[in-house]
Amino acid sequence: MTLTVKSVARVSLVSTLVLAAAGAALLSASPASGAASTLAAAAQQSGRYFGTAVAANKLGDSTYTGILNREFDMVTAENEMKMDATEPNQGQFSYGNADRIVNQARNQGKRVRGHALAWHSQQPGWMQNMSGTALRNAMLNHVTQVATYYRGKIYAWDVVNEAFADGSSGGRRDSNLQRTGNDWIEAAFRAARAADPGAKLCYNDYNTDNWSHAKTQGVYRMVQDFKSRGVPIDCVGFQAHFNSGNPVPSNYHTTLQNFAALGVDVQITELDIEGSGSSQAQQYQGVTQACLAVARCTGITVWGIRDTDSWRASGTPLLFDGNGNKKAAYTSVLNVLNDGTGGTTPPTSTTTTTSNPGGGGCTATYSEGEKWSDRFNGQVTVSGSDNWIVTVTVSSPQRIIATWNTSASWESANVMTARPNGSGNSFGFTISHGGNWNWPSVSCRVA
Ligand code: 9MR
Repeated sequence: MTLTVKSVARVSLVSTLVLAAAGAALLSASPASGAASTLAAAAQQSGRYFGTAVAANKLGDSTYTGILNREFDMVTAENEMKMDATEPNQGQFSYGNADRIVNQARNQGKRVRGHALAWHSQQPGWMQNMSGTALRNAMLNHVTQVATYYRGKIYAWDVVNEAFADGSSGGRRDSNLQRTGNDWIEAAFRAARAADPGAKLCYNDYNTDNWSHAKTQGVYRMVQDFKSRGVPIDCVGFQAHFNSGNPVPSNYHTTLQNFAALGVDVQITELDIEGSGSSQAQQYQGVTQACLAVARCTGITVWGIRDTDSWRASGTPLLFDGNGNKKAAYTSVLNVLNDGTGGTTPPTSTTTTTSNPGGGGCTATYSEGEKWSDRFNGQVTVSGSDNWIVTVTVSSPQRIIATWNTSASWESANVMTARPNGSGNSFGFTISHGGNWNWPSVSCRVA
């Protein structure tokens, strides 16, 4: 048996515990000198973007445009590029408000996400009443016309938005578009590729954040199928509208990672998190860390600038308050983008990876996931065998409080035995840390 003990650099480990204890004073502290002082500049350090939704009717508000121009390098039209806005009458296209947003962004050196070419919602009245071949052709014509009009100006299109059902079915949402045939989504992607071949083409949806939810799995299977059949899809957008009833899931990083492993980029496209203060800041921190932890997570867009600009303003879900002041959540995001730590001093951690290469062995490798004030996530990836038994040992007062993608049993309160459960050779868990941030030790043997 070989035993490797690795000292781990201060990569992205975060002590939100310190953050929670220090509260607002720490959260509103300035970034360290030398660090980038805007969201866009901070995101660019790792080759990512930081975007926002923009409303055309606010471009005359100097506080709004001041923050927009300073902080963001990607823009999504909040409503102005939707089907009802761009084709109010069949065959008559209207780009005035969309152009105002696109031109303002491009004049400021920002890129644009196109939202959205095909969607069951916000259809113009004429389309709502259509069905069958006529609707399919009208939808494809819309995709072709709009993507052609903006050809070369759009970084990524949300080609199809929100086509999966909520709940436990994991299937498609019923809609007039869905009733034209299950292949309507791939038809839309092919039309978009033909019209704007340089743009990334995304599928975008909400409630796809928790890896174990049926809707997430349904979208995953579609993307897997598209990739296997050569349907042109480049990215998956995770809207990420969170609130107390729909909190940031502890397996968020796993979701992003698993989609990315299909060979697509992943993007957080409409982020907002209802709440306030350090609790909201910590959730923003976790989402930002999850993106940074996935190489193909290319950027984050928040769904508006000030709380008062939000589609759910009463939940104060954004990074700036109604007066345009930076909130605690802003500072935690900026600090994570700058140094991965949320502005706190990361503790030193070590991990042990054991393998037994003798008798047809296996190797278990631990990697970090998200961190919160009271808990953190870890992931173990096994190589060398599909028939493994991995022992995960945590140190007091740590406790493993959740697992996924494995069948777990317990040798003692500190020692978990994990076996495959048909989900592949990677599994995850949440550790309640009680202030002890050390990584667990993991070892692998073949069953
Ligand atoms: O923020 C948008 C709001 O102004 C509109 O009234 C609403 C209409 O459907 O759409 C909102 O944006 C949605 C986005 O286009 C798709 N994902 C959910 C967003 C929030 O509802």
